Amino acid sequence: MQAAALKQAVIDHLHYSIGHPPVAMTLHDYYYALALAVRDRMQHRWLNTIQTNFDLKRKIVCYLSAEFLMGPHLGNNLLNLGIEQEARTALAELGQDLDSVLECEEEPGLGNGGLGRLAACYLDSLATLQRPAVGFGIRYEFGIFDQEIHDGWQTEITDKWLRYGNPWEIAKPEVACYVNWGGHTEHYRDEAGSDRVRWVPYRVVKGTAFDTPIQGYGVNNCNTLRLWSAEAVESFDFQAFNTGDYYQAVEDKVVSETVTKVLYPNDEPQIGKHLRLGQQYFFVSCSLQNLLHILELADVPVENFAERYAVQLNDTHPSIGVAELMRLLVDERRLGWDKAWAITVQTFGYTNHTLLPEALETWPLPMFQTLLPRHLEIIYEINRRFLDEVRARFPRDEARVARMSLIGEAGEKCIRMAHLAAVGSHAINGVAALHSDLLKASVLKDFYEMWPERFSNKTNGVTPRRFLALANPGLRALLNETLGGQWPVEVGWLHELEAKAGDAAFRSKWRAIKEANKKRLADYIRAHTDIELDPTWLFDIQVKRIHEYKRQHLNVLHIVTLYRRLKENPGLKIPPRAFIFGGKAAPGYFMAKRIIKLINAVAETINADPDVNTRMKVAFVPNFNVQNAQLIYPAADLSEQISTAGKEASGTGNMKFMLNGALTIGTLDGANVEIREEVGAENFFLFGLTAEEVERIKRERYHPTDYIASNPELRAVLELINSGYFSRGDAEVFRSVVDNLTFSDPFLVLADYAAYIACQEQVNVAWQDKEKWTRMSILNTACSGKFSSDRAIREYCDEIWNVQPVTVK
Ligand code: 9GP
Repeated sequence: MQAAALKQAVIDHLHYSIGHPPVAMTLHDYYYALALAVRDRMQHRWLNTIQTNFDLKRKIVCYLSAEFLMGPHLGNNLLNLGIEQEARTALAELGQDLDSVLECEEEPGLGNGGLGRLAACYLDSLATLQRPAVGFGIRYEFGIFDQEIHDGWQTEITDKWLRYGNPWEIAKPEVACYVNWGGHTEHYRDEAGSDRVRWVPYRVVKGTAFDTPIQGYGVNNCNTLRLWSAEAVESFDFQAFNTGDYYQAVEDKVVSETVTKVLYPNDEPQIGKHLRLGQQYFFVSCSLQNLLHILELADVPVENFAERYAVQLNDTHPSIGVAELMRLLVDERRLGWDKAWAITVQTFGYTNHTLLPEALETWPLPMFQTLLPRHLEIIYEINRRFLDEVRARFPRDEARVARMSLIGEAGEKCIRMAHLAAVGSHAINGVAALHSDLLKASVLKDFYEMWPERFSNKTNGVTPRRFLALANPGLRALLNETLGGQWPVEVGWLHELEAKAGDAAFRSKWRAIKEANKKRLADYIRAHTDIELDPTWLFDIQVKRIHEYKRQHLNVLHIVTLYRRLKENPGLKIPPRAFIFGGKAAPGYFMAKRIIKLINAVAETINADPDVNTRMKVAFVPNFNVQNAQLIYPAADLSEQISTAGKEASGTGNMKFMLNGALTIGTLDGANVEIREEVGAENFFLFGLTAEEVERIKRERYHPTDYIASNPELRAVLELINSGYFSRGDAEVFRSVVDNLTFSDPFLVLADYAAYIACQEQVNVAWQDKEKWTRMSILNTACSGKFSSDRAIREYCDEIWNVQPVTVK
């Protein structure tokens, strides 16, 4: 029935919505028609969810995030609706193959990496757990750039994801908000004699909403992702046009539309990124205005704002929301300051995702004032009251007052956005146990001492629907057969696999699935790089953003070490390995781009060397994104999580690998610590310095040259790289990388080198015992339940948001 109806719906959409004659019909048309047909099947659930939430007046989660890295929607929606098989049949009857159709989707890459993908996993869990929620963000016209590799170097290509339309979004031009920009403020007395402030902006930008329904798995709840797009306010154009200033009118239009043009890559200095602050303010203002408007529609008094909305700040990017809500409540709704402040603090929660100083946002005061003059006044007032509180709590401690101030005064004055978020939120959390502890001991130490009750940990999680059920259909089938069909929502069932790890027949099925996944990835890699990989080899994978703290170069040092060993000793017995990398570097991050070049240069030499290429190969998968990630995680035997301890807040790739049965080689960093706790030390390859040791070594002055002097193999490896051996004789190209490691090594690569090499030898030993390895692999999946985003979302709902499930008919 469903398949027949779906087939008819596809035929209708091909005819009525797309309108190509059969002769011009493309595969993409089938994708688009199926997507529309699937969206139609979500539509009544979506509308019912909105209506139910509105009628019941229950508290709603509002997840404010500058990034939502959703990944392709079609496959996921088919899965969550439970109609994948029907869609396959319907398309087959139309002579099309579902898998080929799925590949047509341009994924909305509206995020850089972990932070944006976490937001997407959380939306999936919120809908699945039937919690009323809206994700608010930015509809970037160009998402994260597409990466191409030319001569080993990364080149960035604009991501034109909207060029063929987006069947998932529903434009809501009538949901419009007006956002002020620049200008000045005027202080006046209102009719009742109260002092008030009016903001006279230089420009007004209009935001309109685009909604994407987010279907929960196996439930009727279908939440909303509301992304704001900027456009010019037409009346302004007309005004300028009428007075003959045509160019001013056009300029206004161009400037306004620029606001949501492009996603900023992270890991780049934010200096001068005036537009980035503009983007943040734009989407936050639209979202908060929208919430107030909905409250009004529901006839709920504004005083009840915090009872109706739990607003989460995903990192500091939306933290201007604290000042904006104050402005809306005090200036526009005319609430008294104290009442408004109580509502604000009760409303917001703040999640910190990094301790790296360069990623903690601050805005130069003059720039901030130019764009947001009223918010600067409000921040001064928040700060004045806050510092009075600090002084009352910690008398005669002016050093503390200076440290905690919302205004940084060392050098150019700046606004510290993490402090604004911390002061304006009733709950503050880190994203893994270690990270939350470090947060309390370092970046937000003073705030922890002031308000210990505000702090908690919420270890990240990932959705088992997309990253296991959808990405790994082979394993899904085995789990369904073994555990029943409930495991995607009740991951506790995965523990039942522990008993199965001892069953030889089960292990053999497990291995067959892994090998098929490796073949699928090898086919993909061949198609995109011409590199041929053997699926029987150990697949050792590191995919994530390229950053020095994630230490892809440590991985390369291991590869070059092995290469040298094999060249020197051709009879050396080591199990064959494929080293697979993927990840984007920020376009302006010099060292990260060199590391990509280094990986590719080493790959080129090794893959072409017949002395070694029957035992090792290296591949860099271009354009790592959600779509190819779904092929990569299920194919991994070994997951590389080798960041400098204390630097990776949590990681979520580590969880996706574990879920798919990869074993981890890693440091005690981020969520690795908890992964190891869950699976047991004997099923995890641990190496390296602890966060404490890293800090101690740095305090006592770190000398990377000592490590080189005492380790001839390390010296030889660095010399080989520096000699031009991997770069066709060009001894310059990697000098900066080698010099950086030799003379500075800010992320202690050399300090961890020996331990890493030794640990990789243990990996080789374990791999050679196939049965044992498979047991360990099964145990990894069995113990991965903690890392489901459902667990994380339950914790947020119960401990921070106080948001209950709502059944949608
Ligand atoms: O670097 C962290 C990463 O460790 C974490 O898993 C992710 C989600 O919490 O956030 C990343 N942070 C950022 O992208 C910027 O703060």
